[in-house]
Amino acid sequence: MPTAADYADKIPNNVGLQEDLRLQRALESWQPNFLNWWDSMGPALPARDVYLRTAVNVGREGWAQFGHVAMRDYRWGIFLAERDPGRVIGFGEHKGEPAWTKVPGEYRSELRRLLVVQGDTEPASVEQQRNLGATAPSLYDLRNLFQVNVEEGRHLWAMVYLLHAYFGREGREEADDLLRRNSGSAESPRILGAFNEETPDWLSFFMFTYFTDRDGKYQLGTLKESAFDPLSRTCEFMLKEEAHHMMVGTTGVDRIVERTAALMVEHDTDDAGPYGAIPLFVIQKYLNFHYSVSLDLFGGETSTNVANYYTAGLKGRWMEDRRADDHKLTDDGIWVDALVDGELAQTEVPALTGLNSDLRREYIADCQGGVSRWNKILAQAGLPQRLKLPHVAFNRKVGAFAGIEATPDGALLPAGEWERRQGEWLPTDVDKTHVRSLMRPVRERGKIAAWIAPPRHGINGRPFDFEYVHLA
Ligand code: BYC
Ligand code: FE
Ligand code: FE
Repeated sequence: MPTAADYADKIPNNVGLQEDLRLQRALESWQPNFLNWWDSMGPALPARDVYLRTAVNVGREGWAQFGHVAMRDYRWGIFLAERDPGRVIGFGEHKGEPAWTKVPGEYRSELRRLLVVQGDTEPASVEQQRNLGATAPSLYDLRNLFQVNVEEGRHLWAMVYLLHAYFGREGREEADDLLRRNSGSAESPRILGAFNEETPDWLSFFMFTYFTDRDGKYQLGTLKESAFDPLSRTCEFMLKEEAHHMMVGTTGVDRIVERTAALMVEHDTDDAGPYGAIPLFVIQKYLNFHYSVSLDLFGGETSTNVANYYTAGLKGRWMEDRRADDHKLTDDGIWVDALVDGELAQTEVPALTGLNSDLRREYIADCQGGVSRWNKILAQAGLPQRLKLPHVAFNRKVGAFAGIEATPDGALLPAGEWERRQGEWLPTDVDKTHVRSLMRPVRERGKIAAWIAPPRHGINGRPFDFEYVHLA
């Protein structure tokens, strides 16, 4: 099997596509549909070319190539991490057996479902971010937006490859449907809640890449453990790209907090809004929103789906091989968040049904890292204010707290009071209008909008004032 992509191919790949003509033809007939979708639902701002990283290989060094390319000519390739022929299944009832190179018939529909849910999020995020190019605060940020967009497009390709290669006609139909559903559509919305929300401004974009792409990191981490080896290898490679999406979110919020803090100090005020920044309390509300909808992406605190996925070997735990237990969990328990006698509390359940909570716990700890980092920026500016993650029961639509309302501090609220007070904690129309009023594009090299600080580093060793994008 060749490991380096052949760039003469229509579809760059390291999966030996040229040796499987049927599959190659199937994917080549999906490709124009993808490009139509990209033209109508992808980035709306015309750019001549963009300084992009393109995945060209899977090796430790030099897996990516940087250069100015027209986005439509981006080579969305299919790359799986190197195969380990000795790999064995690490958990569940098949633990210790050789990893699967094909899909066992008994798990076909569950595995297909997981691929479809994963695949659905990728183009959804591109759709959500479609109009952001029009208001980018700098060419550097514009480039990062487009980089994230093309890579989410590649992640769609990754799932479509698996659907085409391993799931026959049904897989091909699912691949078509991935382009048919659209974010926010009334008739055929995207599958998961967060992917039907709007991303209308750059604060939302950075919160999305911080909190929602981070769900992607954790979900991909569990699928990387999968007994289905092609899925495992795909996810391993996707995670490399995902690191950049995390960086965009983390440093994007850093830079907004930095700018807001500077203006708060300069004008000795709690509200930097009148001075052209995003007020800290608005940043907190956006954080509350994106964090709570991202918690919903973990499914219920208890779930028989996830127990079945684990037992079957389809979906493991975060860092499965670092867990010091039997990796079967049939006799174990776990404490999960729950509503007990109408109170926010915890309850013990079988470890297998609590696996969504296990993953969510890892995710929350990681999210806390960003908040600490942003608070350090506030502290360094000499400000007493702090950001914080809201309680897990706040603003939930999925799981144990879907039926109740709670404040960010975790106090239960009667429905009427929630209706009256939610604007204290979630972005109101006034907040959103203010944020949007700041979103005016800055397209001169080396210049940046007034509501955000410049980045500390450019991309691939280039300076901030590099010409990252040539507009059409
Ligand atoms: N919205 O048993 P339950 C990414 C459904 S992000 C709507 O509690 P389960 C990315 C659920 O499907 C990573 N529906 O949950 C980020 C189920 O429906 P069915 C995406 C929801 O199944 C940024 C029912 O409710 N990847 O890559 O244990 C940019 C009962 O659910 C929601 C994955 O998610 C929701 N929020 O867990 C680009 C990995 N939550 O089956 C990309 C694959 C639950 O009864 N997916 N439901 O019809 C999974 O592993 C699981 O499906 C879930 C749900 C974790 C999503
Ligand atoms: Fe992705
Ligand atoms: Fe991502």
